[in-house]
Amino acid sequence: MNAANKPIVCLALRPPADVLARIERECEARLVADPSDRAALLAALDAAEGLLCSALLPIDAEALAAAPRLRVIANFGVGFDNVDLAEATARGVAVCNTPDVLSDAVADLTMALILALSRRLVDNALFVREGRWGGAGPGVPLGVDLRDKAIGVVGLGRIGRAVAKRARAFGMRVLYHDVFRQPPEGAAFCSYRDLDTLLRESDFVTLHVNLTLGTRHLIGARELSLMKPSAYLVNTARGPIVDQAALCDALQRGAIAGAALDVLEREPPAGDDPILSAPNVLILPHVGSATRETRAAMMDLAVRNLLAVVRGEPPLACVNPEALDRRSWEGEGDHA
Ligand code: 8YV
Repeated sequence: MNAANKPIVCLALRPPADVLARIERECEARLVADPSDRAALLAALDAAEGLLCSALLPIDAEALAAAPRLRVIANFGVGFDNVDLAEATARGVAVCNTPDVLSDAVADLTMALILALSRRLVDNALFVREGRWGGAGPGVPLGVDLRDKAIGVVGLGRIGRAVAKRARAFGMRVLYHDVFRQPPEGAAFCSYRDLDTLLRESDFVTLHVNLTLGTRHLIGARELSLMKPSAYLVNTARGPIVDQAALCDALQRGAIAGAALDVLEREPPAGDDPILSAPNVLILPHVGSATRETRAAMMDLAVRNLLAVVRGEPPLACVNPEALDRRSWEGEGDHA
């Protein structure tokens, strides 16, 4: 609390003016101009009860130790691999995210990438830029149909299901792999496969799992070697789910037909990162949720999560609700 008896919140991203005004009605906002400036971030966390930040900003044990009064991390994004969840939970810090509101946008982008790969949009655009014109003439880069092709959805959560529905509408056969073998409600048209079988059978493999210790490098050299030489890999989830060095090698050797990546192991990539010059790869700068409507809905949900916990109310979306319980065990029940 500050002198005006308002809780202090740290804003590690700049909300639009109307949203900032909404926050400032209840809180004193400390804006971190450059969240990659670690010292500035840690200093701003010192008295903060809440933190609003990108789902890509690392909030590790050191950052949590620098924030002794923190009660909520309100991620702007559905991912939460940026936070040391065990440490946050142990400290009674609620980790909140923005599920659902971005599922359609990410699924749309995933289909856009699948279509771009299947119809060779980049090659064809280049063809025109080179002053050529195809028509029925020779040399035009031919694509492949989606109808009757198999799409392997790895992770049939909210986004995976949204992709599956779209793929079905394109006439694709939908296979999936998940920790749950039973397809969730509304996804009975999806057929379960173990991961190796999914990789062997799919014409398009698309990744929609959270990044955890268990999913880091889930797709490595061995998994890529199981894919058909005609198959494509699409990643709109998190870069480290794919062993990028192994992917570069597979692309160089033509072991798979191509890949489309909205996320990389290191973001932004170093200028000399081999993935940038690998053949048959289409790379976007992490724009799965980047539409005006979706980003506005994400901001609204993230701020509602932030303000709820700071007020002592339950947040709308929290990935470690036990952290909220923990605060009440510790005699801070007046917040809950
Ligand atoms: C955002 C994301 O672009 O939701 C996520 O987890 O990765 C994206 O929607 C990212 O959080 C940037 O803030």
